[in-house]
Amino acid sequence: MRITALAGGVGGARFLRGLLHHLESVSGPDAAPHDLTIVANTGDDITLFGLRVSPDIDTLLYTLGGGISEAQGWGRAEESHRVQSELAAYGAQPQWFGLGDLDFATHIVRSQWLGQGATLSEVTSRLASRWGLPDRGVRVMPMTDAPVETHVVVEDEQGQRAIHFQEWWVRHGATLPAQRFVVAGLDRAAPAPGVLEAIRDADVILLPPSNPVVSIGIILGIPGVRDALRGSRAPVVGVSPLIDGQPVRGHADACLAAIGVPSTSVAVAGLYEDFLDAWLIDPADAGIRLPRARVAIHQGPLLMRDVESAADIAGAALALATGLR
Ligand code: GDP
Ligand code: FO1
Ligand code: CA
Repeated sequence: MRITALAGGVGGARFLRGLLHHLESVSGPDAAPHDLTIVANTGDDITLFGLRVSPDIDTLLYTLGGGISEAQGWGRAEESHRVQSELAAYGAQPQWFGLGDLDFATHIVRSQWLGQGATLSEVTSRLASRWGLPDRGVRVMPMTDAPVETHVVVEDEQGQRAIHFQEWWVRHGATLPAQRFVVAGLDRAAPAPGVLEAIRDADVILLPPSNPVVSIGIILGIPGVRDALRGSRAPVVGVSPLIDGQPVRGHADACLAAIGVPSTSVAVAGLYEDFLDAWLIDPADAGIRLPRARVAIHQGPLLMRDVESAADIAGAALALATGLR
């Protein structure tokens, strides 16, 4: 079965790790082989110390490959910070973004390969090999090879200005009220090679519980992606990133507020209404109805406490999708 998923960082990665666990635990000699294509958000990408950092791609690779810091949800396990300390001693900026030594290696090699003329797709595929993903039937592709960066328009005593998404999210903890998001390069960004095909040729399309605005919303803004989802024969099933109207982690509520959408599971489903077939919500959000009933709402516990609970959620989403085929 060909599965395609659109994903951001931590929420997407934990769900997809669960999905792989589910697929690998049911697979035996008689099971149909699976292939999973992940289209990753790159709007979070940033250049720091001359190095290209792709947080959502790296979170996906480290989580699926077994190298993630479970405590943080991003960055490497068993990490040290000697390089960053030395950069601080030189007074190098910024210091508000924490890069560990092992993580630095990823950014160095990505930047080296990009500098040699490789595309971000090629770079990501080489990084994925290091994490053993091709052998498990997994492809990770950036949404685009073009440099796209999400910025946030904020206003404070310094006046109105746009700052990089990471500065808003990490440095300010999303506390500066966001007036809107401006995604530099998005309208001219071609989908990366294989992205539209992965949507068109999928048997099942999954939307993990990723941030609907700054992860999935950015991928949907790549010209052609939304049309491909609308036109695909594959059922599209999504999982709500909100439980009881609250993000499980991060600041999706602040992002939704900036685009004028209420922080509810049903409102998030409404953002995908033109292509979504089924939507999984937590029982804490039961009772909600979509204004137009094109999307089938299903309930199940959506807290990913560990790999097994994530596998149960992913298995439920997949069963819903296969039931719709
Ligand atoms: P990011 O790029 O690291 O912010 O990660 P994503 O965009 O992929 O996912 C972020 C979203 O995941 C947040 O809005 C969270 O509410 C959601 N999330 C995190 N953990 C869980 C969970 O256990 N269950 C559900 N349903 N959503 C979760
Ligand atoms: N998030 C933080 O809150 N603080 C950090 O210092 C930080 C560093 C970092 C380094 C590499 C990486 O891949 C991710 C990192 N993140 C950090 C997480 C990440 O930037 C954000 O959570 C996402 O981009 C938001 O989706
Ligand atoms: Ca992200």
